[in-house]
Amino acid sequence: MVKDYFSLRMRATKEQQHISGAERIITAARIESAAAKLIRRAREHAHGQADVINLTLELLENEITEISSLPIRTIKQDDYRLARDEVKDLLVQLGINKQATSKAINLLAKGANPKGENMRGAVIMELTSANRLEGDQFRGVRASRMDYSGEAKERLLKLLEDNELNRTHIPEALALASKVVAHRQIVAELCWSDDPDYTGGYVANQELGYCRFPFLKPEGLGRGGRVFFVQPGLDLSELVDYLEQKPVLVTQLNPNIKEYQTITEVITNAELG
Ligand code: PML
Repeated sequence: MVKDYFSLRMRATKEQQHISGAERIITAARIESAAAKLIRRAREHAHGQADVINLTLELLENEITEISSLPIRTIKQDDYRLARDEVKDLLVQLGINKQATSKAINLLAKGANPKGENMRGAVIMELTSANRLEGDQFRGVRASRMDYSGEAKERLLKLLEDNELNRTHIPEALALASKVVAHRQIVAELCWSDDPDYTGGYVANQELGYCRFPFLKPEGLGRGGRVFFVQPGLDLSELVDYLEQKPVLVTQLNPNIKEYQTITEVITNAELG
């Protein structure tokens, strides 16, 4: 019998400010326990206890695409300014125009919405012209409906623990990045956390993997977000539908996890996959 899958999404606010969000793809048997965990997470968030928690539970009508996670590469640069230079080099190597790389970094540093605040979703940037394509520059495009199978998640948590890596931010960021760059017209994603207590970020690319930088912004700063770099001439509505609606489950864990000093080392060592 084919099982039904559900998308369960949580969003929590405190005094109308977003403090926590998470999502799961689960079978009917796990709905109650997953909902309880998400509520606990919103109520015990480091940024305060939520006063409004929205839970959305939805039967998935679309077929679920199964993918593998990207390999994890940590670039050990602890000066965020030099790390941003590494990010620029990496993006240029991936074929992204220099102007687009600087524009993307400036947007995330200053707040990418027209008021200079964080966006809930991502900027979609055309990689040659540096034009922004997202229809709503306040909201952006939110990648959604992605998760791990139970087994892949368990293996990932063990891998992160064995490598002394963060187990709260990385799993969700890795699932999202793996979904995003699985789209053939997204060449790379740039992200750094908008959580003031977390300085990490990454560039993801299908060939190079999830290239993470533990320091991409100064401590205590709440500006961050995501930019998806796309090929010119793409079908924007198909892309947005993929990112927001198509369910993707990471069922295969790529166990390749390594540390590097520079991004050049990642590129030249690229015994990829
Ligand atoms: C976020 O969810 O706040 C973004 C997390 C980025 C994780 C970067 C890392 O790999 O440490």
